[in-house]
Amino acid sequence: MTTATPSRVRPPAPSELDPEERMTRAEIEQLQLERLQQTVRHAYANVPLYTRKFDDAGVHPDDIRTLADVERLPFTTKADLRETYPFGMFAVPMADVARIHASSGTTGRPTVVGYTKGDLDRWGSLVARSLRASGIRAGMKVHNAYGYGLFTGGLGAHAGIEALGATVIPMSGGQTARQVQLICDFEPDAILCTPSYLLTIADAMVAQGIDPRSTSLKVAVLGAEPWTNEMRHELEQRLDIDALDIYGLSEVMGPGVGNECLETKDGPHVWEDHFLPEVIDGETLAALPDGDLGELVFTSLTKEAFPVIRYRTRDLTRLLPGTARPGMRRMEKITGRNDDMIILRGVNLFPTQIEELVLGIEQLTPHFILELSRDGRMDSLTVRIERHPELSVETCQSAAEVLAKRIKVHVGSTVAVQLEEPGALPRSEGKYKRVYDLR
Ligand code: DLL
Repeated sequence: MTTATPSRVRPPAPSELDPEERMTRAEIEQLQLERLQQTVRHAYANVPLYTRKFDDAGVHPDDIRTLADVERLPFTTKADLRETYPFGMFAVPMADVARIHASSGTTGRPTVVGYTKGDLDRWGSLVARSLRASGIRAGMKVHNAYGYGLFTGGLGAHAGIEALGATVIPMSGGQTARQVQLICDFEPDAILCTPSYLLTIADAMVAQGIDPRSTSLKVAVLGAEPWTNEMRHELEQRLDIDALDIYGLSEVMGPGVGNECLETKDGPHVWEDHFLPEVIDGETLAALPDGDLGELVFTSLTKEAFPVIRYRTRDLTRLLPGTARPGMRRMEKITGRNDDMIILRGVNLFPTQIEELVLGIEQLTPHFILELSRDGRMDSLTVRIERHPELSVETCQSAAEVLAKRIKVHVGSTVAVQLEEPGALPRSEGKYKRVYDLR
């Protein structure tokens, strides 16, 4: 989708792209097959869990003769990572592991991943490719507000900014007032953070009397949580920037598994020279054709320390043909995760569907949370949304009623919409917690 905001940055010229970004589909697939065969051999030989799972499934690395043969391999899930916690899925000796990251997860043990020096170099160059696709280039200043530490966002983005030859401002998340001050003082060209945190930062600018459209920022590379094209539009208008989508997950690498291209802004291109994506039916586990909506699955093609074979991400999307990079497929902007889906009296609903509708009503603010509760034996959903500080309560109340009606029409659920005072709801400092289950 294109937006009304004229770009303040330019896409890379063909000569600035990596050679792989210019490959044809056939060349990419040939490269993928060679790398898939190597990865499968490496995982089978060095990770006992893969040896056992392949043997149980009656498949051997020599059976992988075409890309379609990937479907013969068993899936890997978060449960496999938990079972082998902390380092059981590392495929190289610990002495060759240069860095460890972990994702906290919502329950139980964290997921631990490792990188060799070579993995870190490839990760840096893929984030650099992602930032370049977003319109960032050497010589620009980049404010990195992804959290540093075990989360892959901060250090992953950091390495990419350096690999691109841009100037990194390693701010990390939180301390919002300070973020605003440093944006004003250091005049970065670009900001990297979650979309919900950029909203928090824009509000903090307004609170300090700064017009968010007046800063030096030209582009934002946003990810780590689902967000809609309506949110893109909101952020682009409020901050006078281009907002691009960066996708990734720790188990597969971290940020930079895919990224949108500035020219098209039509969902992240998957960097298919390093990752083989599939979409499957989450129930039957059958592979789905491109274009069908389902669960995204990845096989890494170049990872040494932590190869993943058919890792089930739980993210829901569809694979589409490449546009700005015709050799690589795109994924549609993620609707949500299997685990975020709310089942309300038999109707499936994603927080992004509500986000889309909220942002379609001008008199509403983008600050809302979803609360699930139980009235007797019935589940109910309340959208708690902050009223617009500059509009009358009556105007906001009627906008809230419009929202309830639109949710009924578009999603099929009856929900309550409750207006809150400006500033009453928690603000994001990273990945935003949108849903509160009080049942
Ligand atoms: O969130 C890696 C990352 C950092 C990506 C910074 C982009 C920017 P995890 O903490 O392991 O890793 O969480 C991965 O976050 O499975 C998705 O559900 C969600 N996610 C990540 N990027 C996007 C995106 C990082 N662009 C999980 N759109 C993934 C929607 C996203 N969801």
